[in-house]
Amino acid sequence: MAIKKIFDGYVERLEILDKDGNYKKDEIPQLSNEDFLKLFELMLKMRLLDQKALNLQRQGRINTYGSLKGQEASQAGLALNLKKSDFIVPSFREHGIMMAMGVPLHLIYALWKGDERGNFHPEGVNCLPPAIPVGSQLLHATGLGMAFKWKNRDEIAVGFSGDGSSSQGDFHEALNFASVFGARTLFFIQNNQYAISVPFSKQTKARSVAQKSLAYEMKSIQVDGNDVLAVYQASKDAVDYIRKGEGPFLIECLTYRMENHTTSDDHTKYRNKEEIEFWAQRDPIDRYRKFLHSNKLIDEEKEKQLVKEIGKWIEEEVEKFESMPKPKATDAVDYVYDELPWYLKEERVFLEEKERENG
Ligand SMILES: Cc1ncc(C[n+]2csc(CCOP(=O)(O)OP(=O)(O)O)c2C)c(N)n1
Repeated sequence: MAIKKIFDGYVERLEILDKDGNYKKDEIPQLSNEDFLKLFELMLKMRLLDQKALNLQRQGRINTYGSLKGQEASQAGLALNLKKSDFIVPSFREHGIMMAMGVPLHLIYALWKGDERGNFHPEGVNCLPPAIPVGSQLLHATGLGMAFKWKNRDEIAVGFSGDGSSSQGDFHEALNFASVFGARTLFFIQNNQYAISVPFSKQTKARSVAQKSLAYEMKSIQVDGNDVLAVYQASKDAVDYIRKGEGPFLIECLTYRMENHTTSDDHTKYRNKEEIEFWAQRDPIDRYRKFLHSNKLIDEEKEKQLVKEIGKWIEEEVEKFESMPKPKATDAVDYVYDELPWYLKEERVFLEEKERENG
């Protein structure tokens, strides 16, 4: 069985592909060849858009950036199970799923340049602005899921966070409310094992994030977050459960942040070479590529072609991002409140004057 009971049997863990891409045939999800490839394409897009963002930051073309490298399988495996009408409530490392749900890449880059217009998504793209206060977004996902339940809607809300958020009060309040009110909410926690430099073992005594839902009588599973097929299967089961109206669900993707926390961090100060190498051996894209090769679903030539097409798309999006008209200085205060408090009204007047002076 792909599902194991761990930690004295109180948490379930799902694994399908091992680190070398080996598997048991009857454990592979029933997907069309097109969908098997779609997962790969999504992961490659995430890896390449991420690399481009790191380069843009180094060239001073965006201000800062939080890499998602290593977490592609987690975000792609979920993406295939969501409908366009579902809502995603991201934190700051979710650009992969944001892109998969239709947020244009040039807006994602704009946001990392500190441009508020990066949050102006096209009509029909149901993505809330990424939350920077750790854990706060999970409460919004609970609220949306409660509304969907009360309005008898088919949609679900997905709240994203890292392991660090599970040590915040917001996380527990969000889970408690969601469970009490049967919210149509999926809590999708990517445990990348670090909250900046603080390892999971130093921020909680718990052995998993999945077990934290049990206190709220909420179903959960831990999944190998570097195995896209396992994440796909766990997400499918969780999404079906929530859509049927059975209540909220928590998925913990156990994964690894392969890069710095953001471009202002140096992870070699707190992680050793052995650990980094251990996780490099478990790269989610390499592992899935082995599976695709052994099933003759892709070859080197096809992958080269795909990388070329993705590269072209990224360059076009960078071009769109860099040809956006200059943002207004007043954007800095205009989107925080419906009605500006007096001190921001004063600041707004000042910003308008400066803008006039500078032309
Ligand atoms: C409420 C709050 N406290 C502290 C911070 C500073 N901070 C930014 S990211 C981060 C760590 C988050 O770790 P985790 O939830 O595991 O997400 P990850 O960055 O690993 O994806 C912290 C402490 C913040 N943004 N918000």
